[in-house]
Amino acid sequence: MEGNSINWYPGHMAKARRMLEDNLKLIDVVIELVDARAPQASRNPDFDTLFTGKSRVLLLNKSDLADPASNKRWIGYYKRQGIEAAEIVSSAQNAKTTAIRLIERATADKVKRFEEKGMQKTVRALIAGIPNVGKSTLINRIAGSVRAQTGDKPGVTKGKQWVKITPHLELLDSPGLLWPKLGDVRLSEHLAFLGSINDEILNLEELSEHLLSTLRQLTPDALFERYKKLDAETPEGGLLSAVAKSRGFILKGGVYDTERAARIVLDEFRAGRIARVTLEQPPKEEDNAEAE
Ligand SMILES: Nc1nc2c(ncn2[C@@H]2O[C@H](COP(=O)(O)OP(=O)(O)OP(=O)(O)O)[C@@H](O)[C@H]2O)c(=O)[nH]1
Ligand SMILES: [Mg+2]
Repeated sequence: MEGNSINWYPGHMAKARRMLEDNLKLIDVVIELVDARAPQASRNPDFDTLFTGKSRVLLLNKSDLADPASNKRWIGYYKRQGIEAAEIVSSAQNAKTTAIRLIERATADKVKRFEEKGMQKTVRALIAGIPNVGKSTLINRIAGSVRAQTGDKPGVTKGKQWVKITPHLELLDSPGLLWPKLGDVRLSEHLAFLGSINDEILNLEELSEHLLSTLRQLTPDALFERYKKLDAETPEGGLLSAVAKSRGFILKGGVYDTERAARIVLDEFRAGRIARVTLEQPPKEEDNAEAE
């Protein structure tokens, strides 16, 4: 990625952040979705300050696209950090049960305090996270019908939207939020791989070449299986051409159509068609290291 020069924090996100601040007092619990393929990169660091004092739950979403052992490792890591977390597949049937159970657990004390005063609390949960992690999909799944718009690109949800689930449970859908300053380049690139940054501001061929290089390290067999002309000997910088060759994407004059290949690689990775793969592992924990 081209360092800090890209405009990855468009104006609508600043507006969305203000919307969240204005509605915060209504919120009983914040459900934060991260992408299980990049749990570190896809956690918005601003949320700690934005949601100070709020009850919070972390959901490792799209866990169907990530490596199952890595999902377990991340959940174990969060548990040890005292973070309430679970893996989920927003698009799957059982997402509703998992999400409701977590919301109920996180708000049980508050609901009980109301009951003691003879009142029934209406629980309001905010569904938050970076763009394209599956927030609106989860809301639709919990509602049992299409109430919020979804799509395979970032920035689908534009404004706030309350969705009433029962007379005593309401969910607030919110636009995907990034943070103003691009940090670690490797992590930002992971967000671009996932499709959480607008592709129009990215150099897709460079991005796709990097993605192929990353996948060759993490899951070579699946990659070579998918793109038959790509192997361990393909030189760095020539990976995208090898994909174009595999798919017969050849332009007039025998030039490889790397632009088309780049699109295909990104689409196939994002849809989980190359492999179940996790790009980041939990940080090493001090206590464990000492125990060894
Ligand atoms: N495989 C898989 N795909 C999912 C899952 N959850 C969501 N998706 C897909 O991911 C894409 C993004 O989903 P959305 O629900 O629109 O994401 P969002 O977080 O609301 O995105 P913005 O509104 O743009 O911030 C869609 O194509 C969904 O079908 C999941 O758990 N697994
Ligand atoms: Mg949305």
